[in-house]
Amino acid sequence: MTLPSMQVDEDWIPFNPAPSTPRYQLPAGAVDAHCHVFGPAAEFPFSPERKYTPCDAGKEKLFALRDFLGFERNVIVQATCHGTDNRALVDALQASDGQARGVASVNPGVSDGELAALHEAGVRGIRFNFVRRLADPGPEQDYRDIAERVSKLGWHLVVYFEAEDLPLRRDFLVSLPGTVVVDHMGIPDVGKDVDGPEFEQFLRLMADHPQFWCKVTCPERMSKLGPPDYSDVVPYARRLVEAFPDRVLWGTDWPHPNMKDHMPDDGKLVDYVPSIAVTEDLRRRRSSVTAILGT
Ligand code: 0GY
Repeated sequence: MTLPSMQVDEDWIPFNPAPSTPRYQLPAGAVDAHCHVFGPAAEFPFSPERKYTPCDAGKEKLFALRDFLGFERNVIVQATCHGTDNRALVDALQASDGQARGVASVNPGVSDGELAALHEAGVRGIRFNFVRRLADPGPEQDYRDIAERVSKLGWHLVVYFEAEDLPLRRDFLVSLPGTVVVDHMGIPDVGKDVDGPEFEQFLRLMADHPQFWCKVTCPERMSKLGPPDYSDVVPYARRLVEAFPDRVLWGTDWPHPNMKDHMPDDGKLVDYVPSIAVTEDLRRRRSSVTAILGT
């Protein structure tokens, strides 16, 4: 189904306009490694193939949030509502004064010239979205072709899938070239045991394949306790941070697409960092971010 007009979805919850000041002070050089820009739709229309129509959430708001929360840089990830039209992303990267890098989405037919222009703008990765409510997955060969081309540019891949789809995608994912970063811990069902077989599959993926990294993000998306208590997600994130301290990333996920029951307070999200990375050493490991962003 495609959405014909640019009217914001009726049940869309806008981002929090006045997040609280985090009590936890982020370390110097901290990167918000997962966030998005939406539009503004009047300037950068959403894709006709999109599955949702969000409210505008432009670069100025993102940069203001970065400064307010105490981040120095952003990794802006192309959202599915913009399809493979990366203009809003590129515009934000160019306006960031070197303080943002991007993860784009492209079609298999993308030209070398287009990839070079994206690189010039600050793109350093490509996202493959396998979440069915967000995107219609294409043939695996298409993803592989793109992955092989961008690995030659030194870019990484970002993949988004839900835990139940990992068994299906695993062989394919581990066969991709280069660094692969999994969004939101592969969306574990936190109603299940952190020591149970489902999360074990994800831990095994990370353990057996050192090219895999993950984002310990989005407690607000997975928590079954609900706002403002996302503590049921903490054991999952903490397990990953402690087992793979150099291969985890953290980000806000601003402006929090498709939150249906509440909108998180970004300041309170930052305050979860010390509970998932419990020592100063764990919180200050920045080698991973630098490695995937490159220069
Ligand atoms: C996220 C999560 C979501 C949306 C997208 O690209 C997207 O549209 O990523 C979601 O709805 O789970 O990564 O921010």
